[in-house]
Amino acid sequence: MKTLLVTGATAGFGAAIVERFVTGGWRAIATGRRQDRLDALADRLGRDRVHTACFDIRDADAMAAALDAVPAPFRDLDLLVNNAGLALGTAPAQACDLAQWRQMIDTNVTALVTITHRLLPVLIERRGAIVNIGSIAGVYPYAGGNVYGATKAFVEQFSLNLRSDLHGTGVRVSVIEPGLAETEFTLVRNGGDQAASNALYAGAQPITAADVAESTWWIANLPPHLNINRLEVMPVSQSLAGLQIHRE
Ligand code: NDP
Ligand code: 8X3
Repeated sequence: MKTLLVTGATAGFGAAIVERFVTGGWRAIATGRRQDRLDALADRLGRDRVHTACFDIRDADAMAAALDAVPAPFRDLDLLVNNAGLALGTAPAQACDLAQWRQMIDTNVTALVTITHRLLPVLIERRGAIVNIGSIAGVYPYAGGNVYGATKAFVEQFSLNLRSDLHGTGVRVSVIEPGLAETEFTLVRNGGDQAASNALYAGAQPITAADVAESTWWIANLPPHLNINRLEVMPVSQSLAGLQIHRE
């Protein structure tokens, strides 16, 4: 039986990815800050198949302690899904709160590289795989994307650079870059404003968490000689629009 670790498994993509892989025959380590959500997932899918590890991914010591405590059957990791992340705010840079910028960098960048660094030895030993969750925000700039988009650009380039460094090891590295997807993402981004979240997704038929889980499953289960470098996915309702011009 194969094993994956999914960061940010208490909601959205992460919870759906754990469910997709466990129902597909894998065992999972599910992480996040909300123990009640992790417990609900593990109780539903089976404690023998889901190990929960509750920690703030920005806390490197807590992360290390939680990973050291992973029980034997879950230690042989075949896949790391770096999913935990967030956007905070949509204001222009000049009106942003520096603490929110730092939280995005600490979570989306620093924590992601820290857990990757920690788990690379076992992933190399097992010729495993890494799937990082980037975003179209890391590829296409938009007003209010500022630091969030920059963190996701980091995720893309880190993924591609990891591939270069892992050349010859058999370890596969992919970055999935979703567009508009309905999860708790917008609720978090807007400080808990459910109406704003509902308004963004209304009538748009956005990507679902299950869609991202299915893409992750597909990438992970391709024949071992194939590597998906980048997978950019948007809902049909979303497309690219042009540049802006300010006139005096
Ligand atoms: P959700 O808000 O639904 O889920 C985010 C997950 O990240 C939660 O499980 C949350 O767990 C976890 N997380 C956030 N901060 C921390 C932290 N400090 N420590 C541990 N876990 C943390 O959003 P999504 O499922 O949409 O987001 C998942 C990923 O997908 C993110 O990286 C996001 O940037 C990216 N993405 C989302 C898109 C979208 O439109 N929804 C599109 C493109 C990319 P908890 O709060 O319990 O700690
Ligand atoms: C989330 C997608 O376009 O809201 O990463 O930034 S977007």
